[in-house]
Amino acid sequence: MKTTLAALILGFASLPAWAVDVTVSDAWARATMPGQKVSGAYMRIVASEDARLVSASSPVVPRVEVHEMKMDGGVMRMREVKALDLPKGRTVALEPGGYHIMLMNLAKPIAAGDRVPLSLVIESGGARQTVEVQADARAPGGAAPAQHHHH
Ligand SMILES: [Cu+2]
Repeated sequence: MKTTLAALILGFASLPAWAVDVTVSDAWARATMPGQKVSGAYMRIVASEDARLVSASSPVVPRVEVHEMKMDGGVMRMREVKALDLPKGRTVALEPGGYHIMLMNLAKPIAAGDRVPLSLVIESGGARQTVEVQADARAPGGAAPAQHHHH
């Protein structure tokens, strides 16, 4: 059992040479008000091959989901997406009012200036890799924050 587990971890760590190149820029997270349990993280992602963002996690956030927000009958709604397509060479923007990384069940507020570590799981050609991202926390109110209507 131990051997199998070690082999699995090793296999995961040594990515094949053809692993997709993923570039993440402008990663930021919305700082929260006291008592606020949810927030969002945003960024730009470019993959060198067709890929998909299949999940995200963070050591400091109990629950992280990939969400999509869009207008539905005049109301902004959001839902979890199972996979976010990252077409080869195209910049995919996660931004307020669109796709975002939902940070949920926050145990403590995110203060402006904090760095929120995120692990993005990217799948391409059947292989998965983890991309580590540091999102800079910014105070809300700079750009008009999109309303989050929770279901
Ligand atoms: Cu959301």
